[in-house]
Amino acid sequence: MIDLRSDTVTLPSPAMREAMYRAELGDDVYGEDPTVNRLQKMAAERLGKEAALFVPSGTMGNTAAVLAHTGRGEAFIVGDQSHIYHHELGGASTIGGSPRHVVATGANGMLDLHQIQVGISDGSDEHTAATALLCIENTHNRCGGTVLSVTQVEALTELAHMHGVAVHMDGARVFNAAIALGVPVSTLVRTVDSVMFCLSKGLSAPVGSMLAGSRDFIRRAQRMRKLMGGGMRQAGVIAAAGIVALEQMVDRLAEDHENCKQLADGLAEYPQIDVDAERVVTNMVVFSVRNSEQEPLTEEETMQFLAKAREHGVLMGHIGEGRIRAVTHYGLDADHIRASLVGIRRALLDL
Ligand code: TLP
Repeated sequence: MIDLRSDTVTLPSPAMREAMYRAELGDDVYGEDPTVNRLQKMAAERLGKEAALFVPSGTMGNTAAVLAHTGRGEAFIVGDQSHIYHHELGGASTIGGSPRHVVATGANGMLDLHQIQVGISDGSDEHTAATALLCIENTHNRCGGTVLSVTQVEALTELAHMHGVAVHMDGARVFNAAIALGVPVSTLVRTVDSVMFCLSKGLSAPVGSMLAGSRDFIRRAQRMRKLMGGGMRQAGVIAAAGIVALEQMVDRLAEDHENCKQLADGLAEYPQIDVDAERVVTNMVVFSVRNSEQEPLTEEETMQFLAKAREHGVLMGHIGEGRIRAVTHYGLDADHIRASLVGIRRALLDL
C-alpha cells in the first residue's frame, strides 16, 4: 500500500529510534529535560528567533500562539482556507475568547492585502473587536503546498506591523517552503513575530512541533501550553527524534518535492484528471477527477474513486468539493510514484 494521504504518516528513521532510546531525560515541566532544552535552543537558532517551545502538535502550537498574542475579546485575522480556520476546531476562539475575522485566501495561499487592511480594527469603534494578530500559512496546505515568497511574507508583515498587529506563521511545513524557495528558513520567517513548524510531518519525527518567537512571547506561550495540558514530563524521549529531524531530514525534503512533481506530471497526462502541475512546488498535489463523459465527479463518486485507488494500492485523501490530495514523503521513492500512477490509472479505468 502506498500511503499518499499525508506526510504525517511517516515513521521515524532508524537514527531517530536510536536517539530516542539513548536520550538523556529530566522533567520538562521543571525545565530540566536536557534533550528538550537542546531541541528548543536548536530550533530557535535555526529560525533566527530568541526562543522556542516544544509542543505536542501543530494544532496546540498554533492555538498557544494565538492565545499568547491576543487577549480575551481581541480579534485575529485568518484566511478562509487556512488550517487554523478549517481544521483546529476554532480552538483559539473557544479557549481564549478571541473572535476570528476571516479573509479570502488566494489560489497560491496569499491573503488579500486590501481585505486585511479593511479587516484591521484599532478598537476605536465600540462595535468592533480590536485586531491583535494576523495568521498566515506557509506552505499552504489546502492550496496544495503552495509557497509564500520572502517578498509576500514581508508585504503581509509590513502591513500588519504598520497597524500594531502581530503576525503568526503557521509554518507546519515551513522547511518545505524554504527548500522550494532556496532560502534559509530564518530569512523566510525574519519578519514574523512567531512561527510554528511541525517535526512530525515531512521531517518524519513521530510526535511534536516547535513554536518560536521572542523570549517574552515564548514565556506566555508556555503558560498557554500548560493551560491546554501540554506540559510534558520526560519529553526528551520524543524531542530526541526532533533533533535528528532538524539535523538529518531537512535537506532531503527536496526529494519529496521532486517525487511530487513527477506524480503531478504523470497525473496531468491522464485526460480524466484536472491538475495544475505547474503549481506543484513542494510535496503536495491537489487534483480532481472527471468521469468518462468528462463531467466532474460528485462527492460520492470521488469517494468511490478513492476506494478504487485503495484497492489498487494507493491511499489518498479527499479535502472537500471533489478535491483529492496526494502528499509525498520520507519512505517513498521514484518507484513508488510510478507504481502510484499505475494504481491511479487502474482506478480511473474502473470508474
Ligand atoms: N495537517 C494535517 C491535517 O490536519 C489536515 C495534514 O494531514 O496535512 N498547520 C497545518 C498547515 C497543517 O497542515 C497541520 C496538519 C497542522 C497545522 C496541525 O498539525 P497537527 O496535526 O500536528 O496538530
